[in-house]
Amino acid sequence: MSDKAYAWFEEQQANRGIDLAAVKARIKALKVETPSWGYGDSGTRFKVYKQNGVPRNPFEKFEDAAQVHKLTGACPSVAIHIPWDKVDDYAKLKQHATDLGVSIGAVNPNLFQEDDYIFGSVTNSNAAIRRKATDHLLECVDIAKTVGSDVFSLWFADGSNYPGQVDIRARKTWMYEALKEMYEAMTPSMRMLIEYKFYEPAFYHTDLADWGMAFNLANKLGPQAEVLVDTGHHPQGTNIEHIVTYLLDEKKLGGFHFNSRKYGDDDLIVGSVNPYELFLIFYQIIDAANDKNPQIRQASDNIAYLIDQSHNIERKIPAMLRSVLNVQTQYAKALLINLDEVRDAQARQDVLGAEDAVRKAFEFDVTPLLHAVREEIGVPVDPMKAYLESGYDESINARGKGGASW
Ligand code: AOS
Ligand code: ZN
Ligand code: ZN
Ligand code: ZN
Repeated sequence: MSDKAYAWFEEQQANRGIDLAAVKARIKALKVETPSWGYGDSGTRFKVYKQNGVPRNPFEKFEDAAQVHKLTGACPSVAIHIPWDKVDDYAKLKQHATDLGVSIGAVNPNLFQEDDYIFGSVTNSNAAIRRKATDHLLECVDIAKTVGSDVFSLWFADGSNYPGQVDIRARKTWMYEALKEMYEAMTPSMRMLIEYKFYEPAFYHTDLADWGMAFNLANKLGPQAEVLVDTGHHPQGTNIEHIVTYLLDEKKLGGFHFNSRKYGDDDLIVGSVNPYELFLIFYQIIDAANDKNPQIRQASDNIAYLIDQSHNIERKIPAMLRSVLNVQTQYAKALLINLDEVRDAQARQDVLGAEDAVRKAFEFDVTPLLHAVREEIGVPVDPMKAYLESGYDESINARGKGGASW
């Protein structure tokens, strides 16, 4: 991108009252965590396709994730899923991450892959299975202590398929009891992010089906428990940015699992289907970051941005790069909203004026801005192109097929 294009962009934004130096500082500060499982093989209930070059173990997943950070400068941490990323020596995995210039981020307990959990994990009516599931949560707290992570993302597949199949109220208590035990094992710097999803794999009821249930549970547990919003986990038509705003105001928005959906929990590349929704989510977060109330500003700063995607048919690393670039693009656009203009229009009850103040920011081409940011932080202006030309994607083919999959 030429300096001329940037100079023109800067002038245009200055005329709208946008301070581009501040915008650039915020883009540089945005960190997006990538998931270890996004680098492995994945699929649908019909088929898991095996790709060439997929990491064969957690160590190789970190090598691939480090490429994404090296090229974007925006992805310094990697979420792990236990036992998918089980290793004998977690301190060694931590050291490996450090050597690669990244760190271990959110620890995700996995309670949906074992036959024992066919009728549920922490909400199973069998007390021995509930004990086993709760012990796994406690094991994850120990792992987090070893790897220096202070975030947990908790998602439970627990639910039922038929009316009358289970005692929904008893399960509500069991869920609380298990999380309470985990909560008490956490150190003061740790936080538990509680995820919800309205269906799948349970099709009649899911124990944590929506943000209200996650919010209620987080409130009962205490300040170290917050809600995690996975953008794919809502019925069609849900106003996700409203949920985000509500949780922000309650200081209970812990983080996101970013991905895109068209129908169900599709886990496609974030920003690929409805970029405007992502833009509007960021608008609310940025609005809160500029609130008069320091507690709301802090709540906005406190959000963990995590990607949760499955790349079933695409090459994994380019798919992750695309995701990060899409997030940066929508964040950059949302930073171009003149919040004073929106508030003035709101005060006048000028419906179209307010909508215009928000929407027109979306219509700018932020390519010159993002290129300038990347130049300043010393990463390639076009990370995707740089990756495809780097030879890394060919080099990993030596790993062969049959890498890690879920
Ligand atoms: C499942 O639908 C959730 O999004 C979870 O976050 C899950 O742990 C993750 O997608 C890996 O399967
Ligand atoms: Zn998720
Ligand atoms: Zn999802
Ligand atoms: Zn999901």
